[in-house]
Amino acid sequence: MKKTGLKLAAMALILFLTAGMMPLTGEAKTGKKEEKTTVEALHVGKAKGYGAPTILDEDNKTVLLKGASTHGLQWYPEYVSKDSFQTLRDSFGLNCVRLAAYVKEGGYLEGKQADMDRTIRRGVDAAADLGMYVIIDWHVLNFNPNETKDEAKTFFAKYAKAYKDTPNVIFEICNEPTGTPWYDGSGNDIYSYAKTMLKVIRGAGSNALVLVGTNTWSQDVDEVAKKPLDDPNVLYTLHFYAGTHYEDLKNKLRTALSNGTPVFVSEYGICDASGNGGIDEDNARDWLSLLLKNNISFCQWSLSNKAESASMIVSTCSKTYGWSDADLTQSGKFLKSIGTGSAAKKAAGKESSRKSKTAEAGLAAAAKTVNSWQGGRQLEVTLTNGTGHTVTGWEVTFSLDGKITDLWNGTKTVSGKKVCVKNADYNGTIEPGESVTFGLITDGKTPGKMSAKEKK
Ligand code: IDC
Repeated sequence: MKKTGLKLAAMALILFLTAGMMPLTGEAKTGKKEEKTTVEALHVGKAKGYGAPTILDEDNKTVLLKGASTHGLQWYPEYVSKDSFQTLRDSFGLNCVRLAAYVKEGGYLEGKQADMDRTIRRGVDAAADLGMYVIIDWHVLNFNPNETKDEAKTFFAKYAKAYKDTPNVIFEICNEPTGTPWYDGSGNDIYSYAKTMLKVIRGAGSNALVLVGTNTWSQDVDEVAKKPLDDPNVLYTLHFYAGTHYEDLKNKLRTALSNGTPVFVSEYGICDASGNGGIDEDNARDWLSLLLKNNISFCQWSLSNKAESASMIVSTCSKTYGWSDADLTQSGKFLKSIGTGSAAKKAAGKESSRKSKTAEAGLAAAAKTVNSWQGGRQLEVTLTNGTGHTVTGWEVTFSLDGKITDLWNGTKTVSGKKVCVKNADYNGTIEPGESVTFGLITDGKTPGKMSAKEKK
């Protein structure tokens, strides 16, 4: 990110100028600097190329949060540490951690408040030191959140006040509400609950992103559009478990997006919804590609070694950080493969971008990989009109020694290894100096040099 880069450059300069006067504590030995990494404040807004509003940074560039969710903090607080989060950042390519503060089940309102408050603060401090985002999740599970509304108000008032100047913090006000609809006007629905929490959080001076659960264990994200909350920095959560949820739930997501509902997948598993059994990695990859192409941020359940298939760490491993691949379960390896795709490199400012220009048409096609994972690669192609006149139709050709599994904002014809993408009926016109984009997902292969042509 540009700003962070500048800040780092400025800090490096100061370090250089003062090096003669300062003892280089630790640095000389390790060659590493222990600096607090800053993050940008996030907001929700419209970005070019995406239908629904998404997460943006201070320069209005899209931000994708890729995270791990802890298991219940009352049971697995040992994974909330700077070492653990640093492993997630540096070895898994993640930039976010979700702290699951269970309300019941021996959690926050059942005797563990003091412990869990300490764990949450430790988690936020660690994330802030590492330049990661952190979600404070009021983990309502299997009940109507209005049941503990007063306690939730106290909780969010406290944390919103404490962290109003910490841009790393995101609030999730109810993990999975059940037993009440999104909105029925009764004052006992999810909408009313969320409105109250937003009043508390904004009232404490916090502009943080707020994630709002939806009915049926955060699946009915398609119902929000009937009565959205009046707050610019809200995203609505959808949770899926790949061994249980297939096309029906994906269609709910598609409906929500087409209605302009901003979505955050604050929890998903590659197994079934029980958290133990039924791993479907193909379906998980299919889900992830749907998220990536819509810039939907996500966290995977769970950062623990509990003997269940959702856990990232094998149950015989007691390390709380620095895990090798042998310490990871199938779920852990999956998340690592997603996180260390090129999106991670993009976040580190090392994204690879390949450009090719066609002089004849004066149309330039630039393709860049915006994400990749095992067996998948997402590319964004930008066509810029340098012809000096209005283009009313276009086509881009390239070779691909692989398969296209998805394509949007264009139509494709494939013959052998040759691919031709023509404009969709709504984006054929490009004014001089303007550009349009289309996107595609391949089976992991990189397309060859692209050339763009004007079509009349
Ligand atoms: C599960 C845990 C399991 C625990 C159970 C009840 O994996 O060890 O016994 O909760 O506390 C969710 C919930 C999440 C669940 C998870 C798997 O948000 O708390 O964790 N799941 O069942 N929604 C769908 C699945």
